[in-house]
Amino acid sequence: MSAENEYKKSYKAGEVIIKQGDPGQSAFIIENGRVEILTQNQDGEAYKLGTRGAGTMIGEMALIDDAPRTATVRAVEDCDLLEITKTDFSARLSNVDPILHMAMQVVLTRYRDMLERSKIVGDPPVINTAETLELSYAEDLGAVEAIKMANDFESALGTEEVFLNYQPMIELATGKVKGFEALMRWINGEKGFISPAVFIPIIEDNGLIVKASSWALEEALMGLKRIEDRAGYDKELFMSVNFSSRDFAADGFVESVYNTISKSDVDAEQVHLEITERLLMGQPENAKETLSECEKAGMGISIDDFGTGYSSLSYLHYFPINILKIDRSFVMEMMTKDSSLELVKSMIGLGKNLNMKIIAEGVENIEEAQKLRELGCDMAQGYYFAKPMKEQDVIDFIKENRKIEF
Ligand code: G
Ligand code: G
Ligand code: MN
Repeated sequence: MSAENEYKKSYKAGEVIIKQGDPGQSAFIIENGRVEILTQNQDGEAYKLGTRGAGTMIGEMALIDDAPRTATVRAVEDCDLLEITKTDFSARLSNVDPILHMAMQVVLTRYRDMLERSKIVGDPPVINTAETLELSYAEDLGAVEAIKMANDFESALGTEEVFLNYQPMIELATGKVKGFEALMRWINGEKGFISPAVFIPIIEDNGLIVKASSWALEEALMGLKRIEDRAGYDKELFMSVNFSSRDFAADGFVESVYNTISKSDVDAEQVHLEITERLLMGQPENAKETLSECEKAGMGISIDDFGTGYSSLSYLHYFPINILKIDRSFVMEMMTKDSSLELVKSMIGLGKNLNMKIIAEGVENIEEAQKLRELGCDMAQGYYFAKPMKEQDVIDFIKENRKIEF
């Protein structure tokens, strides 16, 4: 067996992948190749139960219990497998709707029971039901794609394939650049540009996001330092970094953020944590504690996509929040739809009353920019001012645009 990285395992034809009676710690998805499944009954007689090929799963029982392997699996061709460890699976399961969680366990447990019974009754054993279940796995190509993508992302993180772009945020009253949002970009060797809207949910599911966010924070703070140095600023600009619920749930999140800030040459006041309402609703107590510590240290706390979360407004004073980012969908419609304009006005008013700063997202033209300034919105971000840009372009941009007239 050889392992290219954490998930990918290769076996030569003839090698045993899973041995009956051994403890099971992980399941595998067959990416390439074919395996045979062999079992011994209580009298020690061996039967071949069948073979499985690409796109199917083997050893899945290990994901639900600690029972020994019920069969031996051997490669009949050279095989490439993707491993799903019990830890990885539990982490995914803990994020899943509780009813799905329960259904998953019921189905897998009944499947095990059926396998047990068929072994005793049949001679040779009959496991038609089990084969049928395997087929439904084989059809789930989405899951295979997602694991491959997570796998590719893990190899890409730390190489030049994954980098940050920065989008400026402009103070509307003065036209000055005040800070940036760091946005992760992935250009894959084979597939080219992969949108964060595609890969972020996948790495959130399997937990890689924690590593990615921690990389992004460190990189963004070093980036901010270089941008300020080269454009002639001294601890005046902020950097807003996106975090997801998995980051907040991870052990040592606050310590890790502190450490990264203290290693960097930027002040905590220059760092904004950008999170969504959904994150707050999902883990209110944990988030409150985490955010309070970050806020005490001087960081800004920014609510992304504000207005889209369908949550009660009472959370705004429960959590220590300094900034509301009005979602792009409202800004987009505010010049043509009265109700959107009213909503934007209300959000600005609400933010002011609660002593928060307001940033409008997705400002694409001068009319929107002028209107938002007139309404007292503090800052704006959007294609009208600047798209997300590479570090060097950001430096050139702010050198040339000390003040943007509009
Ligand atoms: O840059 P773009 O609009 O394509 O980003 C799409 C989504 O991906 C946005 O909602 C954005 O918040 C999210 N995103 C981009 N970079 C990061 C990141 O570093 N961490 C997290 N958690 N989300 C990000
Ligand atoms: O969800 P979040 O706010 O983090 O998403 C930010 C994303 O919105 C960025 O990835 C960026 O590419 C995109 N974006 C920024 N400004 C504009 C804009 O003016 N118009 C559109 N359509 N998208 C924008
Ligand atoms: Mn954001």
